[in-house]
Amino acid sequence: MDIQGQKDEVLRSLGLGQLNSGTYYGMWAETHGRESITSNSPIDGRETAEITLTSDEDYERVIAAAEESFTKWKSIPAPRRGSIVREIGEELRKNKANLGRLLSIEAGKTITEGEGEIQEMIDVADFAVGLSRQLYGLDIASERLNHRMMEQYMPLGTVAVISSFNFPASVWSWNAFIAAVCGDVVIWKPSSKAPLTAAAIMRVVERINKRLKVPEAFFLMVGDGKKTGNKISNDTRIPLVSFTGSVPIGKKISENVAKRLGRSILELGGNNAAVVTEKSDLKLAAKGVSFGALATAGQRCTSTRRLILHEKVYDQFMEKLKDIFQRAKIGNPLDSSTVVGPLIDQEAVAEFKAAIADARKHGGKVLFGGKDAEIKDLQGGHYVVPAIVEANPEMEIVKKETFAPILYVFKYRNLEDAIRIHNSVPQGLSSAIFTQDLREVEEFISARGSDCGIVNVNTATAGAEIGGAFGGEKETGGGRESGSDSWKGYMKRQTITINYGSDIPLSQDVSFPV
Ligand code: UN1
Repeated sequence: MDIQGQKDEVLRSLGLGQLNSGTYYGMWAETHGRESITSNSPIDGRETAEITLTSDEDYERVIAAAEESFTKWKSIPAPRRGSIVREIGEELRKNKANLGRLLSIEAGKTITEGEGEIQEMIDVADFAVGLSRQLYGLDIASERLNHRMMEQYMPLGTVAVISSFNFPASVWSWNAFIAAVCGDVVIWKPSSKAPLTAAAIMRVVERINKRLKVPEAFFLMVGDGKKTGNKISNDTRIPLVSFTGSVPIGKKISENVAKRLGRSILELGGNNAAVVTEKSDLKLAAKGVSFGALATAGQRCTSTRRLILHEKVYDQFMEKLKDIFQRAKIGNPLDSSTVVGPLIDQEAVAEFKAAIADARKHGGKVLFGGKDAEIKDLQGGHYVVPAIVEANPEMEIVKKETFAPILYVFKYRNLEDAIRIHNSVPQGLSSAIFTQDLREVEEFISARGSDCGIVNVNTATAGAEIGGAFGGEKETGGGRESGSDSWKGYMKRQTITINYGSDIPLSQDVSFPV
């Protein structure tokens, strides 16, 4: 069956027909009279869906519905909000295989990664349910007689989540489920490269809402990235914008939001490195590095893009790595034996090639791959052979995030050098060290070590669990999403002072002689 047919079958199994409307505000906007975009599967390059864009009138409808809903949603006790999220999580659990497959068809992820992404949503839902009973504030000792001070967290309002094509479902849930238990309502602007997955997920969410007859907490607008991104980021009715995507767009979004003194959570580019020391378990390290480099065909913000390898184990490690690259099957991601699926589009393929050409021009040596991959019967797909490129850490191209499977390799002599190379890029998302030496571990996680938001020891830069706070430093934007206390970013903090005495003693011993 062709990809189009497989998509139809998945939608049928999900109990959904053709999805065409890209706007949800408690109901689906009509498709009539709207512009639309097509979503093409990177597997064969052919169209899988046509989804209408949110018109200017629709945009106002969504905002109005979200504001109206917020007044109700925020009044529902947090644990009750949590139980609604739990039902959504259950529905996702039931539909994990089908949603995962749809995601694979639209974004080109391997089946296990497509399903893994839905699992990531389920995990966040579980986390959010527990969190809904743990939105703790503080009691603070007051210096004034008969006074009590405390801190409480309150819902913020309408949160916009602008997500990217590479994690078209779970990144939304990292934000949306947490924000929802916090009492916020969420408008989702998915990537225009993955609107079908978003529309399908919203249908699943809608099903739960309608069954439970609860106020809407989730809204959808599919829009042209630039125009809608501008509208959202300049809209004072949206106190928080969470953006996942490129550095240049992230800068623009955060500039717009800052101009109106709104809040933003940014999860921008990564240029993650793995340090493999002479004291590492080379077999384990080779697996960790290759997973980091090859998963999602190098299109994760957490992908391993740079390998910093100790000179003493250089040859031995490279042999192991090349062997894994050689064995990693490239092709149809719906085949369970495939390791490397397609890139999202031809533009990504062009960027992959341009980066390799640039590296070559500046003295880089391609040790493996770095070219188109021809896949029989899938001529229209966007397949490449992942590249390993021996490079120099000073080269311009290695400081850039190219969203494709290119692993630049550098040799180092001592750990201090390795860490210097590691930190010598503008981005600061994820990092890894492979070593069995406690001193090397501690050095890497010390203040002299990795400058990233995520630090891994003996495991890959990619594949973070939802329980930790996800995000990075420097050009990655400083945002934190998903686990730990990231929820605080979706709430406003109130410091409350209660005087239960019969006088007004003043703080700082100030007197008020009236
Ligand atoms: C992303 O690439 O935007 O850590 C998110 C990981 C996944 C999430 C990646 N859990 O690789």
